[in-house]
Amino acid sequence: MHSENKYEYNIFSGIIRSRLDIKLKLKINIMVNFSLEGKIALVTGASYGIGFAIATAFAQAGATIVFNDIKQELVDKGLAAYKELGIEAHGYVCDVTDENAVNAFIAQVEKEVGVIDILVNNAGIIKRIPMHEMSAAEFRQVIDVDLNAPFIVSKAVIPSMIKKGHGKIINICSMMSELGRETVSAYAAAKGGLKMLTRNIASEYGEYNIQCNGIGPGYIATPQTAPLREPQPDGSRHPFDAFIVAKTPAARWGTPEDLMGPAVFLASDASNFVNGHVLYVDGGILAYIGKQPK
Ligand code: NAP
Ligand code: GCO
Repeated sequence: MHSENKYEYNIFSGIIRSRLDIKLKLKINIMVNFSLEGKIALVTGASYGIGFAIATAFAQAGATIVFNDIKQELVDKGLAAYKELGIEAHGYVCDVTDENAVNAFIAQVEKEVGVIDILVNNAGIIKRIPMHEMSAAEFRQVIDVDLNAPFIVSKAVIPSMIKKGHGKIINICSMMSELGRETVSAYAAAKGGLKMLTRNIASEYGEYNIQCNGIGPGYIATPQTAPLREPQPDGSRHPFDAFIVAKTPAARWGTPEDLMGPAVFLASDASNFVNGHVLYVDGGILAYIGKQPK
């Protein structure tokens, strides 16, 4: 801490004008900034995988958890998994692509749990099909879940966030928000679009104290990526698995737990002046040119 006459500078709380102020402000522990105590968080598609890890982190930081999934059996499975961790989550069936269903769901949550402070648009699908073999219907389906749905759900929560005077929206983006690869044209188009929707929500609603940021996970070991990690019939590593480990400076796949800290940061007051970013949690993939030839 730098001290000069009556002015002192505290890296956590900015310039403080008097020693009395300092005494008061220092009582505010920096960790309080990361607390989600008293907040209500909705994480879509959070029965398992990345959404489950993020919702669990939010609960550990003090938030009340609401999640949805597309099927009752998934919701039941999710509820049981949260309960095992001592978390009393609120689970609902809702297809995030259905605007009427989403509006009814959000109204029900507001009535039964309260106004949503934090929304994570996590529900997503991927179809790995070469573009020239993909039907327009298949392409649309991916765009519908991965891009249209975050628009629909965000739109449904924003009016109450405006009334409440704050809100956090986190969109789960992807490496494919920046990079292309064979067979994932629809997914890349959707996740690239989601990055721009993130920036636009930040631009349009920042003045209402709503922060909208993205998380761009690298390659994370979940059921979604299981086919890319399946061992070959001879027991050797899947070539894509080996490719990703070589592409990642951290030299491993990520885990859903790797996303917990970044998500809590973006959901908490610690990030109140962070708006319109995508935080890539990728073990360094986007920074790396690739292994040099020996
Ligand atoms: P996941 O294991 O497939 O989980 C996604 C969840 O969303 C599933 O529970 C899924 O239900 C649900 N869902 C799908 N369509 C829905 C709909 N219309 N309405 C409501 N829920 C729906 O995926 P994940 O790997 O945890 O990924 C979560 C998010 O992170 C996705 O947006 C994904 O694109 C993104 N992401 C993943 C990775 C990765 O490497 N795994 C990397 C970057 C970004 P069903 O099981 O019934 O489909
Ligand atoms: C794929 C993968 C990816 C990841 C992730 C990367 O087939 O390339 O499924 O798209 O899931 O989104 O960030």
